[in-house]
Amino acid sequence: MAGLMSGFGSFTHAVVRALPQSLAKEALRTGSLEVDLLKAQEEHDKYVSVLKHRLGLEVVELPPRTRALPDCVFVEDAAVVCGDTALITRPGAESRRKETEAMKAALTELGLSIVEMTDESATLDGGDVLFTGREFFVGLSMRTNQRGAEILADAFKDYAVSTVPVQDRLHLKSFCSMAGPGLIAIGASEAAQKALKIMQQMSDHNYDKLTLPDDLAANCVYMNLPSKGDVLLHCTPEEFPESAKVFEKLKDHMLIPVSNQEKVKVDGALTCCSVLVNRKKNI
Ligand code: M3B
Repeated sequence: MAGLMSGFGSFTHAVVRALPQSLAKEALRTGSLEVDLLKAQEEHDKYVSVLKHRLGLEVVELPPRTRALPDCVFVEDAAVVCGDTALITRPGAESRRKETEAMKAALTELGLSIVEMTDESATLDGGDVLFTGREFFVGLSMRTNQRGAEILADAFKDYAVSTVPVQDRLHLKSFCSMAGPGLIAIGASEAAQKALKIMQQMSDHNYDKLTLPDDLAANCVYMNLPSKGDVLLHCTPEEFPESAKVFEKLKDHMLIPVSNQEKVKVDGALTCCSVLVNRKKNI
């Protein structure tokens, strides 16, 4: 596994997007708590600052296109990047389709080879895509369909792609993510555990798991950076005290709690707010 997984989590660049004012009132959402735009802004600034200053990634910030794209801060849904290939998605929500334009331009600029999901019967949100370092799992959800998963499989031919039904949740990564090489962070809910079982059955690899009492806390961001080693952006103790304790037990990771109290009200989580890219050479 070491060989296959080497390089997993290595990133040099992060694409993020400025938070639009329309987020508070117009972003798609499953809940109804009111978003404090200033706090959301502050929270997002801190997230970006961690990537840029604390971790030293090269951050590319896309303009917000203020009114038209209320969900655009959640860049993860617009592209899936693996190695030198970027798949520009066709987001499941019609109102989000144009988010891909600026993303495509930025990833082209970074020198990635671009594959576009043009098939009008396909939909896929990056939030439904879990890349483990060895294979992809794609959630079939309200936002992502079989055709979308097939196009992803075509784009990343080196890896196996399996689909997982996602029920009662927005995205696959609403309850899981990678917390390290071969380590799946997974929520404790019945829905999350069921999805994990399906992933385990479909894989010929034995993953380790990190179970978090709160499903949303299982959405964390893992990186492996040259001067830092294993890095994990995870929930704060204020938001999820029990889950934060689980993260705090990871002794080999550099742990960075990142607040997500406002963006969560419009169904955003930590992975949603960046597209991570590994470009070896400086461009
Ligand atoms: C969230 C989009 C919210 C739109 C991300 C992953 C799971 C809970 N209002 N998009 N990718 N979802 O997060």
